[in-house]
Amino acid sequence: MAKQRTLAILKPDCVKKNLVGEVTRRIQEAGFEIKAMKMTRLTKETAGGFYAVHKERPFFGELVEFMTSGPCVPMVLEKENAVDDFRALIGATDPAEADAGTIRKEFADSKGENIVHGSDSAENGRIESAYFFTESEIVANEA
Ligand code: 3AN
Repeated sequence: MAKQRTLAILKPDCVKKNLVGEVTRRIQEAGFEIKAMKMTRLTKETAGGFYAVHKERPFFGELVEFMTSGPCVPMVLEKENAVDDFRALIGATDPAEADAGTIRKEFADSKGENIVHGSDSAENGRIESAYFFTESEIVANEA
């Protein structure tokens, strides 16, 4: 199977809880290669643009508020079956429903503050990676 990319964000609660190292370790241990990574604080415009599909949802304001409440760590990850494997590693959106051993089950407080984002399709993985990183900021694969 060909390598696939997904966009992960270690959210502001992950940074605040000093879990960047622990979550990154789990990501790498699960076989994901980090192709790009940075610490950044989103503006309301950047966060709102990223979550534009949820604009009409009742939690949109709260989501933007939370995502701009402190720095976060977007990263481009690569692996075979990266999108599905990453979502399996992080667990369900609601930590109460997440499987035992998943990142959200162990570290997340709620549906809103759920430690980490993962793209939901290969297409969105490409779009979301390009939202945070230029092509030259993503480490190229060996020829
Ligand atoms: P996921 O990130 O697991 O794909 P989505 O796409 O359903 O979940 O939701 C996008 C983001 O919106 C989630 N990461 C979560 O932080 C937030 N969210 C989803 N549902 C709720 C909710 N009921 N209340 C607050 N925030 C929510």
